[in-house]
Amino acid sequence: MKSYVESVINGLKKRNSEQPEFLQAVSEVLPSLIPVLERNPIYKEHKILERLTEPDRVIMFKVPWMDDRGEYHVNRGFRVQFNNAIGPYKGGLRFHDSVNLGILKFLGFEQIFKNSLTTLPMGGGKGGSDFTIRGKSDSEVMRFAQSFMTELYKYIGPNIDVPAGDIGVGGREIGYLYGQYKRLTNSFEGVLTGKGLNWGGSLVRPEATGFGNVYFAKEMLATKGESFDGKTVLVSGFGNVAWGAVRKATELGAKVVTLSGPDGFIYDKDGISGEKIDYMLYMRASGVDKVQPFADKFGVEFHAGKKPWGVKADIALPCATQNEIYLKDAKELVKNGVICVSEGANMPTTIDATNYFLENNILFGPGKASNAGGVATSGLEMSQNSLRYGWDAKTVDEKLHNIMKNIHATAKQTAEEYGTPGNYVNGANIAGFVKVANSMIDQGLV
Ligand code: NDP
Ligand code: 2IT
Repeated sequence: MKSYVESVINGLKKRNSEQPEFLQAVSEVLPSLIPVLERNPIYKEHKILERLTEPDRVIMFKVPWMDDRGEYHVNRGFRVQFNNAIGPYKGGLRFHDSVNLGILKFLGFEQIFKNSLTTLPMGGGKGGSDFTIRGKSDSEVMRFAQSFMTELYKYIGPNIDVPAGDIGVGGREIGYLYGQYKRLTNSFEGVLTGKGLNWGGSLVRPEATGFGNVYFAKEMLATKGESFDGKTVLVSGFGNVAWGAVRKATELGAKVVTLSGPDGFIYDKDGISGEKIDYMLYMRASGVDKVQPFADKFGVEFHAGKKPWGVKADIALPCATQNEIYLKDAKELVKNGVICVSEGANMPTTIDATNYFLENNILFGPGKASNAGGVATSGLEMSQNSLRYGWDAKTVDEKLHNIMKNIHATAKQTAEEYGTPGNYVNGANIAGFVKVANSMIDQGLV
């Protein structure tokens, strides 16, 4: 099976040579599936790997919009509908100047496995644009979002494809997108998640990814008789996911000492709590995209142009973006005594760095398992929309907590079943894969 996997990866490299992030994601997932492919030759017979690595469709479109000075702009919009074997396509929209097809294909591919792990009926997709919200006025963001949806609405629907937020897309952007969808279709329906509470959103969705990541890490720590209480934690990023993670880790008795942005990182030796956590929301909403203002406001250290991974701590929660922990960072973290790394972002750790953590018996939570709480709560938002009902915060949080516990248990058991105990990467990849692959076989050659 090793040669089958290698030949699929080589074929993908030939056809997608300009998509390094997508190739990185498949190169991480496919080799870890070898044990399950060996036990079940039917997957190879049905060419499941080839079928799973080619999106069902990619929609790419022009997004023309006008800025406040009357100047015209054109951005590129995308939706990658990767796989709908177990439910409607589901995944976020990313608005960031770095966005391209390869990045969205990596995110869409990861989303297939992540959504499968949640146990909810959601397929995998991702979309976005190379538009960045940094420095844009509210009305510019609105005009852009309206133009984006004017094309996208043709391809989505509550039983077809349900987008949500990701980097650069939060409650405000979802609002403008939803308003335009409603205007174009004259239909009030659960076509997006992350909606406002007054118009179909779910309680706890904003917190869900960060909370879920901490719940997952808590389960991993418990396997070693450890907990968050009294631990020092490094967080990267300062956006939606970082905010939820800081809140929950602090609530569980940990001290979070760093945040980071594209400009560098801040080190707060007293720990980020109370009004400092609220200030994160202000920083994100300001659209400035720098963390230095946090250091200026609270009189803590700012390290320009650096990542937080050299700071001594027990737990690391990377919550900014892909490829932010390289091998040298992993070595530094292990040397400094980190016992647990749980990915809030998608693919923040390179393959080398991941392997280094695993070789050193670090509790390592791969994003598709550890950050699945966001999309899981999106799934709960879809359920509430279908019921035309809203659950209270306690109910949603309990469901989220249970889902994260289940994902942890499934990844752990699957890793053991396939001979790599403690390897949550293998466990999550195999468990996510089996459900989708079996569904594809059940549904014939589609
Ligand atoms: P936000 O837009 O709320 O925040 C992302 C923040 O990280 C931005 O401030 C961004 O700044 C910053 N950032 C980007 N690149 C870097 C970098 N290299 N170093 C430090 N900071 C950086 O996005 P989210 O919090 O929603 O997303 C963060 C990560 O979590 C992403 O990987 C996303 O895919 C993942 N995720 C999000 C989920 C969700 O529900 N929102 C669910 C699961 C995963 P700038 O824009 O200037 O780069
Ligand atoms: O990466 C992710 O899982 C998300 N950005 C959330 C997707 C969703 O549909 O809620």
